[in-house]
Amino acid sequence: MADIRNIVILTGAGVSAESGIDTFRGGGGLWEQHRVEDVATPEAFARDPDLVLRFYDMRRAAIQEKEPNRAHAALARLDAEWPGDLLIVTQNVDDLHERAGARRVLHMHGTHLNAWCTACDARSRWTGPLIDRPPCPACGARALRPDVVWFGEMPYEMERIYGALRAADLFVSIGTSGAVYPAAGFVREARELGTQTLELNLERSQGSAWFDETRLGPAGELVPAWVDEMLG
Ligand code: BV8
Repeated sequence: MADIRNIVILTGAGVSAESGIDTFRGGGGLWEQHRVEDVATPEAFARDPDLVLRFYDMRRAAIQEKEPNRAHAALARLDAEWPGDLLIVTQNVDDLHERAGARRVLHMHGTHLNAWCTACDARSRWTGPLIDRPPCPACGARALRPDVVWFGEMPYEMERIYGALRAADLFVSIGTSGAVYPAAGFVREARELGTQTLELNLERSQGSAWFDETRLGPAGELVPAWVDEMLG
């Protein structure tokens, strides 16, 4: 690990599981309760906006009851003390990384705590429901949607992510099944760039074969131990 200066960390639902936030594919996961194509696509929103808005109102309310866990806290410590470049690229739409104190965080799939106005394109901090079609704080139009990236939509800040991957010496993936692209493809890009790759996950992911090393177990145990190693 000596020659590691720049780190990119990809996180998924597994890093928030121990905070009591449902994962997507695990037993009883979100995608068992709802069909993706009914709640997480632009077509679904056009077809039945109430169903989609209720789905995100429920999740937006739920995450505000939850607290960051030991994995979030350890990554916040690494962010604060790591002298080199570091970027936490999260697929999660919760704010637990930031509530744990992490600052160098990029939400590639958006965030529950923003509303996006499809009339004026403004993004506004939002903690309440959207089902009653509240007016946009910027333009007053009743055209707000969740500020999340739905399937078929382009993830956020892809250029910044690829730039960080090109500069990275180490790529670490935590709590993700490697089922959703383009995030699931980052490990292959990292490998092709000669970057060291490490996976910390409860079980092997769809991309495990691409990692130099895989450590299996709960993030709340694996991540603090790994951060202790990095900060020596
Ligand atoms: C796009 C926001 C064009 C909304 C989300 C290539 C091949 C095949 C398909 C595609 C492809 N390229 C694009 C596609 C289509 C699609 C896709 O990937 N489909 C899949 C289903 C095959 N991708 C898209 O549509 C993307 N857009 O491609 O645009 C483009 C193309 C190229 C370049 C740029 C643009 C947009 C995808 C984003 C959709 N929005 N979220 C919301 O949250 O509602 S995706 C959502 O699902 C999450 O954000 C996350 O990305 C994914 C869930 O995955 P995980 O987070 O990994 O969660 P999961 O439950 O699956 O796994 C949890 C893991 O944690 C497990 O491994 C488990 O073992 C582990 N775990 C559990 N507990 C713990 C733990 N680990 C440690 N400790 C624990 N305690």
